[in-house]
Amino acid sequence: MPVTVDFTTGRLNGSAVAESSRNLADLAGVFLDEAARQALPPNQLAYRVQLYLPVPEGTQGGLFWGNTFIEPGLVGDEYFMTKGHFHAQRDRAEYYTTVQGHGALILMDEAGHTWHEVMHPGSVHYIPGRTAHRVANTGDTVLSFLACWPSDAGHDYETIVNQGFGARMRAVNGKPELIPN
Ligand code: PAN
Ligand code: ZN
Repeated sequence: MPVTVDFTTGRLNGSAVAESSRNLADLAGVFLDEAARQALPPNQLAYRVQLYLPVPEGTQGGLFWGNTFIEPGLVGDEYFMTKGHFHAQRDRAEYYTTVQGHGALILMDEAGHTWHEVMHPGSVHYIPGRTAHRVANTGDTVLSFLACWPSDAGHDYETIVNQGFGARMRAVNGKPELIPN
C-alpha cells in the first residue's frame, strides 16, 4: 500500500507507517517545572510521531520521513513540546513543514545560543547541521508538522537531557515568549 499524507490534518497513511507516542510520564526532566509535570496525569498524551523509514536506520544517502502531532497544553507556564535533540551525526540537516496549528521551532547551536522560528500552516523550516531542534505547541489546537532527514543522522537526546536548551517557550500573559534560562 502506498504512503499518503492527508494535508488537512498531517496524518500519514499506509501499511509502511510506524507510530510512537510520548506521554507526560515519558518527559521527566524535560520541563522547567517538574512538580507541575508530576501533578498532571502521567498517561496524558504529549505528542505522537508517525514514521516512514523506507531504508534501515543508518543507511548512508537515504532519507526518513516523520509526521509529529503535539497536543495543546502547558506544564506550569511552559508549552507542551518535543524532547528535542541534536543529530548524532552532527552535520546532518533536516526540513520541517507545518501542516496544522501554531508553534515555535526552538533551535540551539553547539555553543548554547538559542533562538526560534514561528510555525504556522505552510511554514517551511530548514534546520542546519550542528543545530539542536525542539518544537513547542503555542496554540490551543493540535500542532502537526512534517519532517524529512537523512537516514544516517541518528538522534542524540543525551546532550539535551544533560544540558537542556538555552531558553524555554513560556506563556507570559497568555502569549508565547522565548525566555533564556
Ligand atoms: C523529528 C522528531 C519528532 C519528535 O521527526 O524526532 O518531531 O521529536 P523528538 O525526537 O525530539 O522527541 C526529527 O527531528 N527527526 O530527526
Ligand atoms: Zn531531527
